[in-house]
Amino acid sequence: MSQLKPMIIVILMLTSALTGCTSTGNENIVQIEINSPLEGDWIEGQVQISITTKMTVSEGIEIWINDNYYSTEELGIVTDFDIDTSHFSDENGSPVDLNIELIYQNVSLTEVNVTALFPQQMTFWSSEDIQPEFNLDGELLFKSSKGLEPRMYEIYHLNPGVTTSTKISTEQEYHGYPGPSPSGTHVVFNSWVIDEAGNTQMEIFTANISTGETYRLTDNPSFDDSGRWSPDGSEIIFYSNRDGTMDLWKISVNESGYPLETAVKVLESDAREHCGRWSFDGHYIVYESDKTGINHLWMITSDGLNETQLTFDENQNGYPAWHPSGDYIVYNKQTSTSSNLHILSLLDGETKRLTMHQMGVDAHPTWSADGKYIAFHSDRAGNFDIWMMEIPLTI
Ligand SMILES: [Ca+2]
Ligand SMILES: [Ca+2]
Ligand SMILES: [Ca+2]
Repeated sequence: MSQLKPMIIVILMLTSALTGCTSTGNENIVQIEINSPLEGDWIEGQVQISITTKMTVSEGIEIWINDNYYSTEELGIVTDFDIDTSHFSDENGSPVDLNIELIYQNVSLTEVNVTALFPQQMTFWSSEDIQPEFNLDGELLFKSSKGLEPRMYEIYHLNPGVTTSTKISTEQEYHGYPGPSPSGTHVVFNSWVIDEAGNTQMEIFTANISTGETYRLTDNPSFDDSGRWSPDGSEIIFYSNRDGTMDLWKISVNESGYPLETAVKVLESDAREHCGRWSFDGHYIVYESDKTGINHLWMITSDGLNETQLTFDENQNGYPAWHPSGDYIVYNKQTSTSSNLHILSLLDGETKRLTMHQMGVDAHPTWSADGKYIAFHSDRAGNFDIWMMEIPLTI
């Protein structure tokens, strides 16, 4: 676990060379700080290097990255510049450590050490391809509107080593939030049905990925959504407003996803709870709640006790997913201008920013069982697709 080190502040006594004046003994004291990124940060894409300087004139400062000349930027009047980290990607898209150094007349002013990440686009259809979820074998399930009416989706299986995704057929037309069973043989999802009165209602289903045989787990007029299988395979958690407010519920199933008992409420709360996600060991459930008035991440033990708030900032935080160790949670933070992924450490409460795309919406992350990859959906390439990035094993 890397710690944010104190910002490097370099105070350099610059002689007359900087101002063009002859030296009178009143040397200019130039102070330069790199405000962002910070030492130890992860960065990706086009990254703005934000500088604070007390220079009063614009001067050419050389940018060196990993001891190679990168560019010369006019600093002083303009204090920020951009670097394109894609120049440093290897063919595998593995993380690369970057030392970014500012040099003036062969003198190092300041430097920062960061790790560049390289998200890889995994789907290229013009359809909406969203809501990826890893199975334990490092393959992804997601939903796609490919070839369908707007707001209709089918489930696809994506093996990152294979370029084409294969469709998983079920007995339902609409599919939401596909999630694999621990064995990988079945999928849980939510789907609309039409009741006897002609009203549509959202229900939880499971299906056999090979045969398409489908079971219905819920049957009521309320909204039942976003099911996830417990790691031991015995239960499926979902959220439902059947009892007034959105709450976390769970239902026992057999190994084929067939419901064994009626659903029970996991947590009693007047707030809006949803997106319950089991830790890999099954001992904890992370979820979203607007209990404080803002959508934040919360956690309980799997028995529904020990309710704990995890995020406290002014932004909407959602779509949590566990690291296999249970020590970290990746989630998306929605600000007024962006939606990017962040990692929360449950060890010390620190957060680390994972994606930095200014325009695109990055959301719905999922962590591979080996801890090495995070997949998410993003519209950064023009429409929503599945993206995947390798991350350092040391967070
Ligand atoms: Ca329902
Ligand atoms: Ca509630
Ligand atoms: Ca797409």
